[in-house]
Amino acid sequence: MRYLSAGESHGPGLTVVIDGFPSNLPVSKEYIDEQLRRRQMGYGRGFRQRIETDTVEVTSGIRFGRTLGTPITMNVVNRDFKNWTDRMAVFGEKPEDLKEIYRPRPGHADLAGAIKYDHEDIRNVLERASARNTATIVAAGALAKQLLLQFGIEVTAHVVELCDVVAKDFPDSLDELRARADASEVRCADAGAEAEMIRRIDEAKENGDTVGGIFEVIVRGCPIGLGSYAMPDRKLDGRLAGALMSIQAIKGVEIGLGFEAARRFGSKVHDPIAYANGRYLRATNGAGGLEGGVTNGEDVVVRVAMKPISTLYKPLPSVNMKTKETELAAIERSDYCALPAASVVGENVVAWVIADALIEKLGGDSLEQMQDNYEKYRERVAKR
Ligand code: EPS
Repeated sequence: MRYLSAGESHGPGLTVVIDGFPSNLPVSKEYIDEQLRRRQMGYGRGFRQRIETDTVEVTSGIRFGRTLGTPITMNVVNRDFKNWTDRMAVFGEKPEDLKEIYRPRPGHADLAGAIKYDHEDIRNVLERASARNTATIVAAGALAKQLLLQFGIEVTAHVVELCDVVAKDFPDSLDELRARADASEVRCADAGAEAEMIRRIDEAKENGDTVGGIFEVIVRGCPIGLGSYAMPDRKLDGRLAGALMSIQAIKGVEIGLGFEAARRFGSKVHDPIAYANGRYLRATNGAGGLEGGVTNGEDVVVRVAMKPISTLYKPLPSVNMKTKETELAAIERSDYCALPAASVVGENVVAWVIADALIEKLGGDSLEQMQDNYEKYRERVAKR
């Protein structure tokens, strides 16, 4: 399964084309739109989210609410485009009075992108580098989530750190964790930490600054055996990390204990294996559900670090690429903190990667074939 996405942040819209998705899956537009709505939420977002109400228009691959097994095309209209028709016109002449951007923002794709693609106006870079494109990934992930639910696999993301504030008090039940995260403006299930996180975002806003943080994604219900140790590019941990690192502003991915494992003796890292009631069990999950790049039946647990957004309202020094004079970096409308939104993006990206691995494991071109194969596989697993 694969997808291609396209679209500029202030252009007419965004498009995603999905290839290799199985047929006959009942899918709902409301479910996809709900994922897009969740992506737009979060304390610390900028003005843009008040302009947009992201929804998908599906133009191929679905008929009477079921996937056809053909390429699925989803479009998200940029409502803001009507305010940018002169500056972002697809055809026609560049306006005489167009304000171009020459002062790259440290941390953004601006400088490297302008040099790589020979653009004078940095807008030609930032329009596509923008995190606005994450709407397409979320739409793709929303289909993947609906497939996973048919197999009892659920994906949940929540914020665990924001700047220097660390959440510690999490409910044991995954349903409660999800409910609390969904009810929180910063998608944090620890109410005490949540208040402090909101203060950090306010502080950033007051100072013309930005904040990032860490979110965790938990996948429950994965069968044993997704991914493979047989070839490096088939390892599920590598595929998850690669996909998550490709989200704008993501700088680190840990699986299970992650970096902490490097600081401990092996006996304090690995999860002893037990067998009870016809299945293998682990009392701990330091591996984060992945051993040798293969799911081991425990929850897949991934932690993802997001840097603070690079557009600062109190900008850092930069260089005017036209004059080579030292000047402050350009200011583009942006967010103070997009971590809660990034956690929703991460949730959907993980769903995509897990769904891809599930399709690969079970084969089959239709939902029914996947379900038959899953039953047979479960029977085999139960005999082991
Ligand atoms: C975003 C839309 C963008 C930004 C943000 C994410 O809208 P605008 O540029 O019109 O304000 O709010 O993008 C960035 C922070 C970035 O650096 O590109 C969105 O829809 O998620």
